[in-house]
Amino acid sequence: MSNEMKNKKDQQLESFRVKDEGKKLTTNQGLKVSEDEFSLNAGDRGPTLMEDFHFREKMTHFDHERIPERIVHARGFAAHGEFEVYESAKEFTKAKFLQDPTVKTPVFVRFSTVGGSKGSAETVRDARGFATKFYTEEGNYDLVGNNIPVFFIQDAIKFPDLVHALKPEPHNEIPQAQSAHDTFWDFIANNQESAHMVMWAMSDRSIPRSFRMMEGFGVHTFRFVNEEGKAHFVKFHWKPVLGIHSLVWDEAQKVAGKDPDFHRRDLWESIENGDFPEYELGVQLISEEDEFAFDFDVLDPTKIWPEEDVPVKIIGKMTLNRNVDNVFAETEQVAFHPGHVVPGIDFTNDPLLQGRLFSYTDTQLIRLGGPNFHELPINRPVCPFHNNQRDGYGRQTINKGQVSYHKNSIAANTPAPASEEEGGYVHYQEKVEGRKVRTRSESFKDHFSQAKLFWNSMSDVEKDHIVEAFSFELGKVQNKSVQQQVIDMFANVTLDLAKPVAEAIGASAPTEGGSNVDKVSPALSQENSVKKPDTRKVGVILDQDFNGNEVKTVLDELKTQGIQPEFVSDKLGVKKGADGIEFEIDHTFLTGESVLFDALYVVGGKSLEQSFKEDAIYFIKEAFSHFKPIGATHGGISWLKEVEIVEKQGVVTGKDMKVFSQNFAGAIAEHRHWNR
Ligand code: HDD
Repeated sequence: MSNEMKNKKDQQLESFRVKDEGKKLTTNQGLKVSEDEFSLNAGDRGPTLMEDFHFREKMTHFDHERIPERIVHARGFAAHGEFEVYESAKEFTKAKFLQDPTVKTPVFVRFSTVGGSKGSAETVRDARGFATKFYTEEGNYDLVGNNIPVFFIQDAIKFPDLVHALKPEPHNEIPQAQSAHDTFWDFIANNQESAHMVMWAMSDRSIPRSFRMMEGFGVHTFRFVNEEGKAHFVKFHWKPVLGIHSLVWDEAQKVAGKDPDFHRRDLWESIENGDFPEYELGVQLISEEDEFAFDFDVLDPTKIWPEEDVPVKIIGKMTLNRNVDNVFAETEQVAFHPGHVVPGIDFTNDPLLQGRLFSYTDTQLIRLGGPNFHELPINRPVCPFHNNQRDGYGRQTINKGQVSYHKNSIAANTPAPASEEEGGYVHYQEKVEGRKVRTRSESFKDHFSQAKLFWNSMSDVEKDHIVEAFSFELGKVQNKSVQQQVIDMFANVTLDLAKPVAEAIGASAPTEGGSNVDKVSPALSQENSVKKPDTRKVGVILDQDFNGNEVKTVLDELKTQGIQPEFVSDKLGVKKGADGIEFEIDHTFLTGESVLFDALYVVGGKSLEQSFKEDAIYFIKEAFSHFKPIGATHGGISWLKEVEIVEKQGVVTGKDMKVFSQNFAGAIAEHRHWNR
């Protein structure tokens, strides 16, 4: 791509990119190195000499290559992209990047799990981070959200406690990347404001199929301020164009072993294939006058604004279209902060947000080693930046001149503050009054109504999954009292949940309780999400002597619908049809696994090997047990018959290849088929 075609951030990064291929090896001082396999020794059997500057430099750099991982969200993966607004949001905010539909703002998005270490598996049960850096003309704006719209706690002062309880227990550092242990659930039972988020965490939302198929939320209530100074409360939403889809729990656990990099691989490959992930940006707006018009406090981060009451207005779209060049330089060194705002976007008194405004810079100081992390290529704004800050570890810029203070006369009092008209950030002049107290408003104390709203809004299958998730998590808890406390806590939500979980874990089942909220918010159920076949992976199981032409017809048809077939067989290499048509095999039964596909297409063949059939049937049975679409033609149909899974929901067979392909693509779009 020519430099003019690149967006502003990409152009800026270009000046930092280095290509080492084809070059001579040098030290960091630029000295060409003549030998890189033997250190400088006193004699060919003697000791290494201190004088060996090449050895010392290479080793010292290596010894210092690790930086502290993020205390939370350590395991993450990121991509570049662009954001465009559909029409000006001028009525509500003066933020420049939300005004002009012809402007494309470069973005960098990092997705993450929360609890696990940097090397942990990606399909664990957890919230997912969804952090977006917009490189706007007015400075960087960071929307540092999650894929769950509420949070565990209401006040940031509890964050260290929450994270200590979630992380591996300190005495034995077990378990990794899991909430299914005593301290996490002990924290939950003793901090009941977490009830609503726990419902989400135990739902399918916390085992997403893909980063491309999950929503993102700013969680907090922020403020939009327009040119006239009028403010609205605002909540931000990212809506994935492919819809919201999840794995099933058994599958998620198996994928964690078979491919711990499942989500990053999926994102990386989609972008490499040109299947660019897209998310629409939505906003919910509440006028300042309506601050107290709802049965929740708009400042409470454990509450949603039901979409049916406060509609989500879609204002733009983000497209992720470029993978990083270097994960450490970009993904690891990117520094997000909810306090990175631009004029037109401001904060509220949400006590969780207020605490976050401190924590993020603080953490970058230890993680990135000093106050100059804004100079790292990935963190630099694309607009100019000037101030009187100087020095510190790793300073890059060479600020010229005598003056590094304000006010001054020598540099005509520059760099000078900008007026509001010139783009200077002016904080919203909210009136604040009160005594210094360590308390929380009564309006934050209803912890169960929205947890019940969430439950009411789930389909029967989603409810079953929540019961199973609680039963699994609490089943792993050793402490009987903690188990019982959690059961008693969730009896406040609904006995339909508390009772079956109590039975599953041998706790005493509550007989009374339950919130009387009967409201439903259909937007909360994934069953009502967009369903498309695009980018779904189908494992095509085939052996020798199949009807190549017919298989080709099916695959071509599936591909026109955006479906991606990959061949699975007993061996790598080429498999030949009876008509001479050949297919290159992508995976063997050993290297592939049914859990790595969205669907299976069983072609079969004429293998005389019993082991082939056994392996294929293992795949089929597992995919069936995970409610996945299964298609079969030719000999494949007889294998399905053998294991009695024909004429079941989402199992498609056929002799007319065109009709079969259409029906199978329809079944794939449905994602899962629960009624089996
Ligand atoms: Fe946080 C990282 C999202 C509450 C303190 N947080 C971090 C990341 C995301 C979130 C997505 C990873 C950013 C990246 O990819 O680099 N955090 C949230 C959301 C919250 C939230 C949606 C609730 C609404 N966080 C929260 C609180 C505190 C923190 C209450 C502390 C008071 N979060 C941090 C942190 C991290 C972080 C320790 C670790 C690494 C980093 O900041 O850069 O400062």
